[in-house]
Amino acid sequence: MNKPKLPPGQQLAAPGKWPIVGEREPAPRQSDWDILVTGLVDLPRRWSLEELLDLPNETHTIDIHCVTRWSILGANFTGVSLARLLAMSRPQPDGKYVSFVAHSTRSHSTSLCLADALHLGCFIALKFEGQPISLEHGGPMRIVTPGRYFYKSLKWLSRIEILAEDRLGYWEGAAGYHNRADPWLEERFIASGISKQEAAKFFAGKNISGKELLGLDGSDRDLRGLQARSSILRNADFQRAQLQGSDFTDANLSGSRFMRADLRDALLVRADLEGANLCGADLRGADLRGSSLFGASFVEDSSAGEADAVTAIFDEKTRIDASAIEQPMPRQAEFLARFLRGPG
Ligand SMILES: Nc1nc2c(c(=O)[nH]1)N[C@H]1C(S)=C(S)[C@@H](COP(=O)(O)O)O[C@H]1N2
Ligand SMILES: [Mo]
Repeated sequence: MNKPKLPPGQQLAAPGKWPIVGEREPAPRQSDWDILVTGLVDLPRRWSLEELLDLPNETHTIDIHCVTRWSILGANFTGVSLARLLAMSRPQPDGKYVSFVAHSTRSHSTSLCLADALHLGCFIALKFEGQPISLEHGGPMRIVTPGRYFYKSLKWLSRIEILAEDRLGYWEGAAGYHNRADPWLEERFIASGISKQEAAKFFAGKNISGKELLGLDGSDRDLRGLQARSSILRNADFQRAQLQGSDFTDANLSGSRFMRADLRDALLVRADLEGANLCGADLRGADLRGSSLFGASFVEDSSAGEADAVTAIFDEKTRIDASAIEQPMPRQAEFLARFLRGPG
């Protein structure tokens, strides 16, 4: 059987559109670009951009799958394979992990099990569709890791470090993103460390403002009037929850699930709703102004056809910025546009 082209929960980006995710520019630099291969290797060495361009470069056609749910199929990247570079630095037998570090103000990094990185055909990309990679997309040199969510594809590569123990990357550590990141297994986030009982305690006072509770499970609960301002609730589960009049102003709700939740009159002002699922959510009277809606879903992808699709419910009091419809994937944007144009 042929594999479907899109992993579960992914949608195609609009044709010709390549969103920018995470950092938008490298740290300022005076000298020319180069990378350092270091750590548990016999022969650490530096490679200038020119030297990398002089090595055998190969073109790979890969599918980009961002954890915020957009995908681009068949992108052509050209560059030098990690295997080739490492062969010239001779990794030591106890080197089991590879950490990629970026030339960026937060020293952004990501890591892979070395065997996986080689097996997947990880490479240092220098060109996209035959042209130098633009700066905002990680040029002049970025990592591309085929077969993993795109957060394993580091922009502005500056160091390749071979390690005996894993060193969690930026998104994996700070945001609870899954450390393996296989899109076909939907390894988006690590499992929550918060049990149902613990969750009940957090919800008892109806106030979780400012708290960081990754993967919190609030499904099927009566949470009317919940105060959750500026809370960090990535990957939370609020399916079918009663959240009427709740306040999620400035909250981070990326990847959270609100399917069939009652969000009437809820405040989602400036909330981060990237990759959130709001299919079937009741958003009558809800305020979503200033929220980030990249990869957010309001209408289910259904094979049954448009009429039966489960959709978010809006009314004339629902507030969504007109500019926000640029953000979700085409099918979602169309649905939002229909609402924003009003009944007609
Ligand atoms: N240095 C750096 N690399 C990074 C990131 C980042 O914030 N900084 N974000 C990652 C994430 S989450 C994604 S989806 C891709 C986005 O690449 P793009 O902006 O070229 O689409 O870069 C990855 N590499
Ligand atoms: Mo991402």
